[in-house]
Amino acid sequence: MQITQEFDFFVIGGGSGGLAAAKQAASQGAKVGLADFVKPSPLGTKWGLGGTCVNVGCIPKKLMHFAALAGELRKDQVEAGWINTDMQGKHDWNRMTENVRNHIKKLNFQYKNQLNNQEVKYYNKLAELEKSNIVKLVDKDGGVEFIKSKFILIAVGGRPSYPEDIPEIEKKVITSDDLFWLPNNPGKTLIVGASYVALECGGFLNGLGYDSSIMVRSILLRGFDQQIAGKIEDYMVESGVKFINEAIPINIEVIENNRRLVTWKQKGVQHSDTFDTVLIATGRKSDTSKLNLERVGVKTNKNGKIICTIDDRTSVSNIYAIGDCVEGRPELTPTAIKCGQLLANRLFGGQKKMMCYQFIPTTVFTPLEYGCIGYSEEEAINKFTQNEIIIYHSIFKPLEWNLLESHYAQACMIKLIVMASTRRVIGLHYLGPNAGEVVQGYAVAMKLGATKEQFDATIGIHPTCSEEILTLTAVKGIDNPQKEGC
Ligand code: FAD
Ligand code: NA7
Repeated sequence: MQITQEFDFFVIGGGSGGLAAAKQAASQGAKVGLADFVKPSPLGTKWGLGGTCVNVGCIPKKLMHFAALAGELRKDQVEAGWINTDMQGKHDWNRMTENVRNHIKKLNFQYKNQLNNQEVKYYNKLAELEKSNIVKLVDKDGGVEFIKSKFILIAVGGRPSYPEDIPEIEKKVITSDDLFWLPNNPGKTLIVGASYVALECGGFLNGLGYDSSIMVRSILLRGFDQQIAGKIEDYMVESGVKFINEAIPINIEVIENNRRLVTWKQKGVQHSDTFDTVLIATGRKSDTSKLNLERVGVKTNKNGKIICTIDDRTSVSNIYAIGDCVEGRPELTPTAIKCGQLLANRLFGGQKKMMCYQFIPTTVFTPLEYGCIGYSEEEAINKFTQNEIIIYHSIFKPLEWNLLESHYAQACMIKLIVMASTRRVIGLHYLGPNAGEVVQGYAVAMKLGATKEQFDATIGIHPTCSEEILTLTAVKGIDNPQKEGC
């Protein structure tokens, strides 16, 4: 075996975490290489450098969510007095996806440039571990080379998983790996799954005007606050999304005109309908199966997620792992990035700082957005007791909605979960417009240990939705959450 290059740090995976770690290590003076290779989806969709977030995740998802909200704004414009708003206008899928694609391609190009500028050697090759310090790289034509590195970082992320019991399902459905790159609009779509990928995609497809049904096996948004999850469903139903609850698909057949005949079981009864597209959003599995982990001794759990210590070390001392492929880590871009940067600083910058996973904010970009930080009501009750926490709540109507008949008053909600003894705020939930922008700043306060009294003492900005978080007085179980007045 001939070694073509030697590195201090070699990164497998050019997504959120891998790119951040590689750039940071290079800025600390390390000699760095990075391999990124996109295995096409079963339908053949492929994309460029940047990983899931940039190509088939956060970025196209948020742009399409925005496109859907922009369409809904037309209704608002009419109610706000604009006369010539064309409500009959249909959505142009190709125009939207072309603009989304152009943006993504710009980002792919920028990432390549950044690696180049920082002297990170980029390999558009599929990597696997040959030995604990040797990586085998295979290009698209089968050409092989080997590199050696003192430290190796695995940041290979995950890919969509499919329900197992439907024959040849991968050829009959799409996943989020295909949706954002579809050449034609998806038409009438069945979305299978009920976590945030399913709800976000179902939400924006409906907003863009495509008939959307979401098939829910058990509950919506497992792991998130369930009262808010229920309100998200209410709002989506009000917006036109259909929910097929307590149901699982049992067969998918390709019929004439390339449509899909889907049969499902709901509470023991069999139903069927035809769709133009079936989008499977039933979870993701880490992309570790072809890395040869077992051979070099990197331990994984039964789902293929890599088991790491808190300092991101795998069971092999010079091999590290970060991001979606690691057991127990939040599957979020900013956590993968931060984790990669901190690791590079520890390995090459003489620093000691570890990643802190407490009070990580996140937002579900459903038609009415949901931002949260810290404990859900269920988690708080589970961890503490009902008596140890106080829940403040409010159902409110954004001021702007008073111009708009089409929005219903009970949709938006805020919940603060507070420790009764210390008054520390340990959970914040906001369901309303611009949730990501609203909750971000509160994460700073919560990381600093802010109490309910410190929230109360903070002056709000009037009139905004965010100020509602600072003026909560109604206690769940005692007071009515419905807010009155301005
Ligand atoms: P990835 O970004 O997945 O990168 C891994 C890279 O490694 C990929 O490019 C892959 O092709 C490559 N690779 C894999 N195997 C090999 C190999 N053997 N050799 C070479 N290269 C390889 N997060 C948020 O924070 N906000 C959101 O709004 C959000 N929305 C999302 C929406 C969707 C539809 C999805 C699917 C995800 C979303 N996420 C969101 C999650 C976010 O995209 C991931 O948490 C993040 O991309 C994880 O980064 P990573 O570095 O671990 O892996
Ligand atoms: P999640 O969060 O793992 O959720 C998977 C969803 O799919 C959940 O609602 C499951 O229902 C449902 N599911 C799983 N298997 C099936 C089958 N076989 N049939 C029907 N429904 C099923 O996955 P996501 O893709 O939404 O998100 C994964 C990560 O990607 C996320 O953390 C983001 O960071 C990006 P259940 O609740 O188990 O009954």
